[in-house]
Amino acid sequence: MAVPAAVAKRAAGLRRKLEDANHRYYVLDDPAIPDAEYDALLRELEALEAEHQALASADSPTQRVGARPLQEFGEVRHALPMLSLGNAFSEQEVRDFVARIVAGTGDGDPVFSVEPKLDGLAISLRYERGQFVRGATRGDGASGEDVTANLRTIKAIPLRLRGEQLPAELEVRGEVYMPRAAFEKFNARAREHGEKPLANPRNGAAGSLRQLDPRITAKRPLAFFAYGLGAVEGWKLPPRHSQMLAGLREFGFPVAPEAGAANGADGLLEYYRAIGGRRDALPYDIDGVVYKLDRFDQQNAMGFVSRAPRWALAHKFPAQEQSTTVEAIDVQVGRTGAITPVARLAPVNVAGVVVTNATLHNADQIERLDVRVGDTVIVRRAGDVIPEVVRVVDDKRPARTVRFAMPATCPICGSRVAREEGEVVSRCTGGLFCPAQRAQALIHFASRRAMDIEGLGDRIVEDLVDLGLVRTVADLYRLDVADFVAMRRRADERDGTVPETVKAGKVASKWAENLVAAIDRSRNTTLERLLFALGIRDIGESSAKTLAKYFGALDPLVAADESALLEVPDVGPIVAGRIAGFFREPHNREVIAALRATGVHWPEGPPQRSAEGPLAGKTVVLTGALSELGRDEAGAQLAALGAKVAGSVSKKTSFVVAGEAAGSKLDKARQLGIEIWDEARLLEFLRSNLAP
Ligand code: 9MJ
Repeated sequence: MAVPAAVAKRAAGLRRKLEDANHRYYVLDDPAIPDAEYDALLRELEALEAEHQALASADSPTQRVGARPLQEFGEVRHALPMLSLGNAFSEQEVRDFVARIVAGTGDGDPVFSVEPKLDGLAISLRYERGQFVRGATRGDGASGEDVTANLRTIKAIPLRLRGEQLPAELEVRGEVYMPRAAFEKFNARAREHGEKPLANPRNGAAGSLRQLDPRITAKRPLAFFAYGLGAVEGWKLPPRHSQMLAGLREFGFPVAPEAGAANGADGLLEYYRAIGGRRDALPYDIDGVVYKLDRFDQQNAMGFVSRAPRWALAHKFPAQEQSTTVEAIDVQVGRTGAITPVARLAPVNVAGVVVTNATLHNADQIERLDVRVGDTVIVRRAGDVIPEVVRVVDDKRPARTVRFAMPATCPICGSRVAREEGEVVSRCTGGLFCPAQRAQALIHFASRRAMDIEGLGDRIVEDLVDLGLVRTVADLYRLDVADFVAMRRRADERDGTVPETVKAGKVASKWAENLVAAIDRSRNTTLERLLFALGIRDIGESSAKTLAKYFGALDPLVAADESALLEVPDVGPIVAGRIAGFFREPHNREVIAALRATGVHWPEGPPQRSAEGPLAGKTVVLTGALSELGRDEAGAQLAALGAKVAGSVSKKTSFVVAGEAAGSKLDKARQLGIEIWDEARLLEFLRSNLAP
């Protein structure tokens, strides 16, 4: 069936726009259009292609989303074999390499292309008259697996070459890899969903490319860098490797931005050290650098030994994974109460850093890895992430080991450890009572929008907790000037610092007097400030305000059960559970009683349950992403102004706040002719109606 000319033109335009967007994003690192716009263009093209079968084309961006699964991969013979690289681990080996080249070429100071050595999967991409037709893994170098359908899903790989004069035949070699951030994100998600995380980015790349179902590959965040050539027909090669890389970039391939040129063994070693120093900061894993003689005529003069070129060398970094043994498994309590199991290890040097601890993340991960004390494990460190245990070496497990179980009580304060439904993190429920959470809780308590204790900064709070002067927020109100002066002296002793004033024989206490006065002033507060200051999870300023109004006084709130809390505007089941759980905890009740006993007070009044405020009687629906506030906070603030925040749009809706990428609710609001606010208008309204 013929395709109308206008449709064909639109489809071609969409393809060009989408491929341009890919190129800007993956090759030039200069994104041109927002993700939402990209998705909209892609959906439009998909719709056109579905309607007009004749538009189908293997190099359409729609084909990147993944074709049907294969039974098995076909075999591809590489027209030119894919090379392997000789390895060097020492400076001397690099000097010997340069000496061989000087001798072999007669050039006393040959120039090298220097490149990071990506730790991914080597592949070959075949283009015929500019179209991507086949891609294969390296395999044994002579033939590999046909992974064309999977490679099509990688947006960094052009489906069609850019430019006017395209070669009849072009084979490009390079590395498929998984960027580190994408790897971390992928694993965090996998752990959250109780799925198996990837061992490392390299396995992530290799495993993803070996999927028989390209739809799975399409969901993996893979990228590509080009670094070499195979068979070429109809392209006049420039005389140097570095120029060839520039040419590949013009055809639309990403080339590692760290690639450069250097000469002499000292130049190569300088590059090695420079890249090594930046290794942890690079967005991808590398396992070394590669040196390649830049002039092709000199490469030819050097030739090969077996399948490795004598004109190139991989200079490897120390491994990022090492094996060691687990001496103990402890749990750490973070400042927010999160409980993290940690493996204590026999010290092992991993890529230049001695590692003695590695995170086991959470209970699910421990379960999956089944790490036990006495096990030999593989630990990995990469970038600035905390070293982690990747897996257990099963056949090295000693006899009579026991499975690790997460403790039921907090190792620091003895409070119950709880894991909320649908959450992977276990938390200490001790809150203010738990020393691990104390400093954090006190800093929040004293902050400007909470109790507003001027001058009580992080350092002072940490010292107070450290020196055992303060255990709960109520203890703050028992401190006097002498306590602060003593604290300063003990902190100075501990840190080995001697303040001028002490040396001069006098004690400066003005600051302590000011602090005590600020603490005293904060005794006179409001219920909403107090509720916010207590640091109940998910109770921000707006929720605290709503609760204070709704209950009017503290005691009825402390006594409220979940069902009573659910009646409060904008309190859902999760928040209701958190509030009730907080006040059920005896420690928290004790702290509140102690605060009252030390003279902290606030006005109380009758409950105000009928909504009032500028939005009283209005029903508001929030949809799409709100970048400034987030939907929950926006909802709480609207509720504080008297609005009822609803989940779906109906004729009763007063107005809809539509954020980024709003969907069906916005459509419905438009259909019903309901007033629509954007985020800017909402912010303006909140700013002018909420007290600062
Ligand atoms: C990697 N893995 O980054 C080569 N490689 O050249 C670079 N690998 C290579 N070059 C010839 N940058 C064979 C392999």
